[in-house]
Amino acid sequence: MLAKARAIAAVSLTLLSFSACMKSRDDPHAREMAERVKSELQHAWNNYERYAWGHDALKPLSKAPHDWYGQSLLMTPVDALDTLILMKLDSEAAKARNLIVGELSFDRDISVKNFEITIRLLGGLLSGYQLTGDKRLLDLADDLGTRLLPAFNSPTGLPYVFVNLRTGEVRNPISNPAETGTLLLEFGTLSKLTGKPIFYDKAKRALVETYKRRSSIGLVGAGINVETGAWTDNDSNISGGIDSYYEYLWKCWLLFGDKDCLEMWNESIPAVHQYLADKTGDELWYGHADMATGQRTETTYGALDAFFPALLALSGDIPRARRLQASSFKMWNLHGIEPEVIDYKTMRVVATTYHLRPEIVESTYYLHHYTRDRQYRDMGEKMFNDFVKYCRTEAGYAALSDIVNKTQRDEMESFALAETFKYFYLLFAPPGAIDFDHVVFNTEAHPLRRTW
Ligand code: DMJ
Repeated sequence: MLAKARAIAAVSLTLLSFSACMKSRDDPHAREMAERVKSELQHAWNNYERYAWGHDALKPLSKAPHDWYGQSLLMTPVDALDTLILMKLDSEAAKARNLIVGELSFDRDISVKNFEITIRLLGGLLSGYQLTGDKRLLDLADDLGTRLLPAFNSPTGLPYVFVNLRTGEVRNPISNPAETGTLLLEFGTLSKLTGKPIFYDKAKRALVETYKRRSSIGLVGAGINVETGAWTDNDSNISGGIDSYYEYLWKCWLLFGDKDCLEMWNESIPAVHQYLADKTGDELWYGHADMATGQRTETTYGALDAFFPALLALSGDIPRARRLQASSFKMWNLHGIEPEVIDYKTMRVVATTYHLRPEIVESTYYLHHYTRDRQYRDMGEKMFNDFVKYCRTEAGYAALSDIVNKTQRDEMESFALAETFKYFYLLFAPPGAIDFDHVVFNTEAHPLRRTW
């Protein structure tokens, strides 16, 4: 089904690929770039090993460990494992795997964010299992999934934001579509691999319940109460808090061949183009609008929105993907590295941080994959050079608190290793580095494969 779904999307892409003016092939320069990316990932990983081994994350400026919930859930090793494997860093990958199977336990009295734990840990364990065949990783995923299930025990079936891993106690009923709707790839894969339908059913219901509450013009909002099902924030956008809800509508069709997901995607995406897209001159952007009226509320776009060209490309819409990617790259070049949020009407920076985010790189990789247009590798090279120039530190990679004056902050999120380095690497790596047409990346860049 995955191959068939891809084939449908590929029909329109084939013609477009042929028309790309400059084709890139596997070339020596690209190989060199792939090696550079790999060695920079090693720099980040080695410093995690040196200063934060066994903890969730490394604080790259203070060279100290950080744990999200006061005790470690091995966020960085689990998130990084498949990146190490894909880059063929075999001894690092083996060491990470040994740490995970030897030390990771979810029997902990801590309240965790269902969404983050699902996309990073459940996704990482499942892809790690599929890449290594190590059943202990699947057992960990099964245990984690089981402990997360109480999150779905709300009157609507929409998950609470937090769930206690030991007691199952839930809290924080105000959620958003990204958090209620970005669970099915991971829970669904867990179902298929363990033969336990409950995981698929709970996550699918959460996705459907989110979709069912779309407005009469087809948009969703930015805040929802999981107990009443009422919207608490009418702002509609493709940014953080909503973004990956759309991503999973399409990807759950791709991975599971679930026709309900295709239908929900087909019903949803026209409204995104109609009300959120904004054409300014030749440029295409996606802003914010009121979910009930479609009225424009904000002309902001940012690092998180920059995932959308990847999704457009994956779903067959290369022309829009190209145009939006050009806008994202313009945003990157405003100050030589990506701002968190800008106002695209004035090109003023609204939020000055850079969290080492992957989305713009992900989109560059997808566009290069589908078009083989060399401009995307050139774009990626420019971004990688800037990324190294401003974010590399003696002990890893640091986010920026101010992209204008390039002040670093003491943060290296695990997604930098799971996603940012991985997508940079895949952009330059020879075609065999991953079997793109037979995997679906979860929103944390963990490749999931349909084996059922
Ligand atoms: C990641 O955890 C995921 O990509 C998520 O979908 C959005 N935010 C971060 C990266 O920016």
